[in-house]
Amino acid sequence: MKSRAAVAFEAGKPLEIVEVDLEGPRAGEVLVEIKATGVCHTDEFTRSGDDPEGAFPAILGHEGAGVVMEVGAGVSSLEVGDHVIPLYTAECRECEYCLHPKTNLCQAVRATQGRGVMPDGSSRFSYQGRDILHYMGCSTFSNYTVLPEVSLAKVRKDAPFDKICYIGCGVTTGIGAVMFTAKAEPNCTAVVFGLGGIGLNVLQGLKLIGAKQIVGVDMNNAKEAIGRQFGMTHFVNPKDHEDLVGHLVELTGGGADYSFECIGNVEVMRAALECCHKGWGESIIIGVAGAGKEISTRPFQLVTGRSWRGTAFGGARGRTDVPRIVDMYMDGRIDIDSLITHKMPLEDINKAFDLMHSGESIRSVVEF
Ligand code: NAD
Ligand code: AHE
Ligand code: ZN
Repeated sequence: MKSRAAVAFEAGKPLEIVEVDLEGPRAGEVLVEIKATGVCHTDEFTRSGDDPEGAFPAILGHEGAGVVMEVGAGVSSLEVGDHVIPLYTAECRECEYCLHPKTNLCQAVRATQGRGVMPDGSSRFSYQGRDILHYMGCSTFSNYTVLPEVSLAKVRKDAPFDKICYIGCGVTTGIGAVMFTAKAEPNCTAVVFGLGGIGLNVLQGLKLIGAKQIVGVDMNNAKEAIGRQFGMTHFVNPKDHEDLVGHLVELTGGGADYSFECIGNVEVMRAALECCHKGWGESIIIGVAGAGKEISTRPFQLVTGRSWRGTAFGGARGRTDVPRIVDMYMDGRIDIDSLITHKMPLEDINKAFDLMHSGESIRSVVEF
């Protein structure tokens, strides 16, 4: 079949809207019509050429929602007409990782996913006879896409696609980092670095669990108002403080119980660790940094009880947790609508990257 898609033919170039060829689902696979997709900073990270795993030509996009159109042989958990959210972190419920209580990093399809192909080693997409790679196992910048059954969360049918697509990455990553990775307690103190599409969801996760102090740090003063709307109690612009870490330690009364880096800047990651409380403070790295970037600190920071952790997809087990987060949205417990600042048709998808760079958007959503 044919599908309209935004293709990244080369790193650093705008996406091109073309009609690609898409093969139907093979055994264990599912064909999905994507109704809406968010544009995440990670799509830009890969498009720009910074991603060491990036391979081209590819169809990017990993924050979608849609409807099952066809199922391959052996698919038992989904049927035609089901509403689904694609998962870049699969949940097979069988691998060593899924069976381990401390991780959500299912490895069932991770190796082939990282090479841009389906689990049998081939791509379902092509253009003018040449293979086009999948991306993060999702490729939601295509109107139709094929995914492994284990990479799809089935969700309720009354939830709007143009909002719940954001649960496919940003919402779950932010809220999950608080609830599943940090397991932050009520009355804790926290510092959130970067108040973009991820950081604002960390704020609302902290508010949800009852944090007593939520400090937001961003270089853009325009983020203060939306930060406060999402639960931030104090705003800090790093440009106003020569000793940012010292200021944050003082503001939090000795250091934060938790900090979250939601930018992808290795210098900020160091500050995020060092503003944590001696003895118990935990810093969670969410941002992804480009090839060649490394984090550093004095070992003393860790020896004296601070710890550094990372999170992918907020530690969520997608098939289990994503339908619950959709329920939280439908019950009015989390706000997604205020974060979707721009909507556009697929033809205008490159504008979403411009809006991200200018700092004008929180989330842009493409509707098919
Ligand atoms: P974004 O561009 O929407 O937000 C980044 C924010 O950081 C902006 O508000 C910007 O003003 C601010 N900022 C930039 N440099 C700063 C600095 N030095 N000090 C303070 N503030 C600064 O990005 P996003 O969509 O929220 O994504 C954030 C990061 O999280 C990216 O690296 C993205 O790739 C990553 N990410 C990771 C996961 C995961 O599973 N670990 C999931 C989604 C996104
Ligand atoms: N390909 C990059 C790694 C990028 C990365 O860490 N991705 C996150 C999700 S970001 C979503 O917006 C992730 O899930 N990581 C775990 C994994 O298995 O990739 C690189 O640096 O090579
Ligand atoms: Zn993302």
